[in-house]
Amino acid sequence: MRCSSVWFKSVAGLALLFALSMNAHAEDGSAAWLRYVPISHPEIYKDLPSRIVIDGDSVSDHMAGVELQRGLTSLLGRNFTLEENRPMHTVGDLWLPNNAIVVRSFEWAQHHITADRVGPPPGPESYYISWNEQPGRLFIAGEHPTGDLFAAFHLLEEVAAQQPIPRTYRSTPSAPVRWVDEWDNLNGTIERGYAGPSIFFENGHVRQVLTRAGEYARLLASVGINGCNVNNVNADLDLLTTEHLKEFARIGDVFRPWGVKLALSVDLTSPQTVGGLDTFDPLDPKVTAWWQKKVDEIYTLIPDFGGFTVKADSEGRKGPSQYGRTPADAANVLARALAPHHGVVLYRGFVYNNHLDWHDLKADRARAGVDNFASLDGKFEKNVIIQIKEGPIDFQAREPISPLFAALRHTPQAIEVQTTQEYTGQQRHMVWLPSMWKWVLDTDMRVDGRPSPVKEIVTGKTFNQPTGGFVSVVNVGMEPNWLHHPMAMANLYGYGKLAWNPDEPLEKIIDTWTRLTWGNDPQVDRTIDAMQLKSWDVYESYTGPNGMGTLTNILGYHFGPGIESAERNGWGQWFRGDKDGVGMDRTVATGTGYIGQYPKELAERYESLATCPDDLLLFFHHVPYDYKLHSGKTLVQSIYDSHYEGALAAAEYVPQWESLKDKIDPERYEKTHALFEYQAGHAIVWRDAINNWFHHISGIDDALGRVGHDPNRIEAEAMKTGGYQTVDVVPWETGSAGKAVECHDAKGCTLTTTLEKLAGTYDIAVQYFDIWRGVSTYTLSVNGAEISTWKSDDTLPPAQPDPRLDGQTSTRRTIRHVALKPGDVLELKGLPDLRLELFHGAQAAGLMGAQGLRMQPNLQEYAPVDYIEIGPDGPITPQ
Ligand code: GCW
Repeated sequence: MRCSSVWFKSVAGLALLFALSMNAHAEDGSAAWLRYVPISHPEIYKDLPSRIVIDGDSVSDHMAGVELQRGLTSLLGRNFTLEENRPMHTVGDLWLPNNAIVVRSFEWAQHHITADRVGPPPGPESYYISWNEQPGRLFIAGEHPTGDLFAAFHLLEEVAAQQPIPRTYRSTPSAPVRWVDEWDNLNGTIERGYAGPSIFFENGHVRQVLTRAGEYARLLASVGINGCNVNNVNADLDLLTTEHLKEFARIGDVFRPWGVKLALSVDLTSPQTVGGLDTFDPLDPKVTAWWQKKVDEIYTLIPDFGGFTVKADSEGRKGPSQYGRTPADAANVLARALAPHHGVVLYRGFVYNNHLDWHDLKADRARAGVDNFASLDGKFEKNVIIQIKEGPIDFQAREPISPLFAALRHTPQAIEVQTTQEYTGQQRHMVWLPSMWKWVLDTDMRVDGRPSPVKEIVTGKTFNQPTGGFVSVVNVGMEPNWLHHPMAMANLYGYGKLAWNPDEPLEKIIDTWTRLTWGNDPQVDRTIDAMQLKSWDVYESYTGPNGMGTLTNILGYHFGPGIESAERNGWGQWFRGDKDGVGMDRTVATGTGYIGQYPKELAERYESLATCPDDLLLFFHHVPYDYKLHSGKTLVQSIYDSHYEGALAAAEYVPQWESLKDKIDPERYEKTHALFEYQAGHAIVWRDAINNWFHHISGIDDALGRVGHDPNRIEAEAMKTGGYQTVDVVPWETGSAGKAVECHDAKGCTLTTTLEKLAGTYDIAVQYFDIWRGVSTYTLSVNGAEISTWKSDDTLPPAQPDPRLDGQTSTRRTIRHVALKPGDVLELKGLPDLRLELFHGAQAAGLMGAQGLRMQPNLQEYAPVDYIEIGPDGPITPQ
């Protein structure tokens, strides 16, 4: 699309106004890192010309121009003009205006700028920037129009972060596949999505209004992501009907300007479910023909369609095994249909049996990747990429690297990571995952004893593959800020940056994100950078220790602690904890043999207790609780210590954030503050659940006497109660002392206690349970004077309501700086969620209408309370 320069001149005048009004918008997070807030030192860029000239008639060139104009006008507070449709399309055209930001093709640059400065074309999406103050010319050239777009975003990022404009800068993405997956269903729900419903679908159809989808594509393009698979890998069975495909084409249309290709997840039974065939056997000619025709149909509607993602023979999805065929048989049929259109198949390596026999000490889910795919290496068509989760199980807080990366030498690969925090706090805990991904990408697999870090395998370098790359499951939603936690967008940003360049230093990635998202104030940047950089470590230290997996409730929502849910079932996430020891024996010598799937050097390192790293120990070995770690501590003491340290570090986020109060806009400040308060409380739920469980099973006391001794804690069931009833919490370790209280009285109930504290100032924490669908009211008073009242109306994960009192619903309210003295009476009043109900017997008594109605406790939430803890002022109720 090209627009006339007349149109642009008039629009240019409005641009400043638009940019300024944009900044007046509330900071709801929707702009993410593209806020374009005026920088404090625009004079740094005083030489930057205000005229933008675009040569190139593609829609991506147009967007590059518009974005530059919009961004620079807003960031620098002066008007930038945009001229398109300049008469300079031919390679021979020498015209290059001074005092302008000029966007032209790479090919042109090679002919007219000293060739050795520009260099050879580095790849289709690469770009080149050169800045020459003297004629006042900033020159941008992409090998392809999307390269222009990436260059424009790069330049804007440098300006927003107040970095100098580079004299010359070339950039090339590490691999062709840099995709995101969204697990959205046509009905508008999102599997493992934690920020509202789908931005793409509702009620079985593509949304009428796709503004958010377009805005999302812009965000993706701004960090170099070039593909987006919009639907759940557990794909709707009728996805490929013509009716739906026509609707998907509308999504393709809003992605296209940003160079983001649309992709779809498909179910292999589609030839039956959509095509009406009597089989989906990939080797049946009818099936092959059906896929070919369907793919051709897709390309008539979506000419730049990216390809298919396939989940098959996994977690209840049907697959080629039903006909005795292999993943290669299935993938190749799709690949051959896609090849003429340059589409790819991302076939997931996540194929495993979820009905394993847990009695069998040789059974091992971790083995499945290599067992199912290694023998197929080399049997896939060239446009099939095996999409491999970073670890052999499932996005845990820490897992070893999947050995499948080293086992496929003749097949392109893509690494799959999760931006949506399924097992890492579901965007209610701050966890900056690029720290984990970088650790994975840098891990050297030592294939054949030679350097072979994962990043070089997936980018095709190690085994000389023509394609491959990166996929991240993101699951943005309709909530304005996309992922719920304002800090969580750093994960999407960091993913894009690492996919573009896996060698980009973490410190640089987070610092740029922080500057773009929160501004250039040095204190703000230092504080947030430091919090994000340690956050994975902190989360890991108060959840699953030493490679055991996250220890969340794997049969529920994967959010709070639910330790034993992993044991004694077919899912194979066992850690085999009993009174004598813990850990999966995956050794070759005595265990499942999984370690033998790694290249020799790694296998030797993991097999031997002497060299196995502490943080992966229990993934590979079964050891007694008093086993001495390399750190010098016993295993169980290390578990206790790390959980206390981790919960304390999480609690410290609150005062760290408070130190920035005057430097952050109130809207995002408050939202983030509430989330840090929540995380601090929930980290204690995790800490106590895991420590108490290990204490119980091992029978070994904490050397520091903390576990099981909470001198500042008053159990709700031990307080004087007016109406509250004691109930069990299941599993027991997710409630203090395994018990809580509930109020079944519509008038409310009370808990009271007389304090014997020394006179002083204290923090009072009330640990209670917040069930999604109910809203109870709590009031805390001292000597009859109310000090706090609040409603339990948080929409915590899980996204589906969990009606139970457990590690997911347990939460905390902290009231700070309360003056107390001996003899003070503390009272907590709980009012359950109430609803208007026809009272029992009203009908029988013939009482209809108003007389028959009364307020009754909502069956969903009975103002439940676990305990009250009173400790000195400070970031955490101390032990
Ligand atoms: O981790 C599991 C998730 C499932 C998901 C599956 C997968 C889309 O709990 O929700 O299904 O992985 O990756 O296919």
